[in-house]
Amino acid sequence: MAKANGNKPRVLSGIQPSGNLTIGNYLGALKQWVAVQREYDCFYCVVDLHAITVAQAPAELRRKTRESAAIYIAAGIDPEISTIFVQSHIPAHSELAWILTCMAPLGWLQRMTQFKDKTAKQMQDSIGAGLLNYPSLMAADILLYQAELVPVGDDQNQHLEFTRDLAQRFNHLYGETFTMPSVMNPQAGARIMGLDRPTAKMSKSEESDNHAIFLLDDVGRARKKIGRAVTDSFREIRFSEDKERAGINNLLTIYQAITDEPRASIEAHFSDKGYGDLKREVADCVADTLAPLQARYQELMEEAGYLDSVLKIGREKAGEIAEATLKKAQENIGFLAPS
Ligand code: ATP
Ligand code: LTN
Repeated sequence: MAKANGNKPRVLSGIQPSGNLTIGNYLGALKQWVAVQREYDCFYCVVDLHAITVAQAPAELRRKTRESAAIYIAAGIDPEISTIFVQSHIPAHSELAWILTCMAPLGWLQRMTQFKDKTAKQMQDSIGAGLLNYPSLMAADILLYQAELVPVGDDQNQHLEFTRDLAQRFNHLYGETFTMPSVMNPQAGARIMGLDRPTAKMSKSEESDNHAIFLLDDVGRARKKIGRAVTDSFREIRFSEDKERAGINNLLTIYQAITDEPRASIEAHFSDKGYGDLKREVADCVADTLAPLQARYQELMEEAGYLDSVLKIGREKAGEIAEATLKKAQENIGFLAPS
């Protein structure tokens, strides 16, 4: 398969501009994106087509889309090295998604955990069909770039399996067209849980106040949220899969994902300390992550035209690759080429 940028294998990933990005998005996705950008030819997308699978206010969506792109850069994605772009700027995403939707078995789509979670408690008539077809669009995002690696949090692993199954099906029916992608989860932080409800994944679109730490939360506010995080009455600081210890486990996981220290040395460090100390130290390392990111974010937002020029270059670079793959898929499936 053709590889751009020397002979580096490709990476593609994306985040929905469906709210304020959280520390879960950072530790599960962005931090890995930064870590792989010199070794791979990376494409990072703001997936606005995915965001509209649930209702978004137009002005908000536009604002969140720019904000998300700025956060990618502020978190350490270097636009000189990686390609940053907006999904809806490249029509090939929608076009390939349609082709893949026609090949995606309904049963597979209905069995997706994210689809089941997002539609539970809703009346059939209020669920947009985009939520069902969401995984075909995600498969299109990945396959258009012939990506070999997809860095995501572990809630996306099922979608990656689906993408691989669909790619295999297409290649089998119509000849070798797509590269088979692999998932990449971080060693620590693949699933950060809600501070208020440590048995549920931290999510940017959750309403409650003490649920998520947002990357643009002022540091004092983030500290307060950590101070209020749900813990337990065991008075023991260790990693644990036990549901009743999920709050402490989550704080330790945040600490581990930020510091990259091994679990044993983290447990040893906290062995003679209390929950108050743990919260304070987690808050310190979260603050050390947020402060420089926010400073860079402010600069970017004040630099007129810069962000738009990054997205324009991204659109051109990504568009060229996506168009070439789409053309190949269209030919292989039997569409008559326009003369
Ligand atoms: P929404 O609440 O709008 O569905 P979300 O917060 O779950 O959004 P996504 O846009 O779906 O975020 O996710 C973008 C990336 O961030 C994905 O790679 C996803 O796996 C990762 N991610 C999201 N939440 C977490 C989390 N709590 N822990 C680790 N990774 C996460
Ligand atoms: N479904 C992902 C977002 C997403 C994505 C992608 C991730 C859309 N397209 C392509 C990786 C690669 C989510 O996090 N909810």
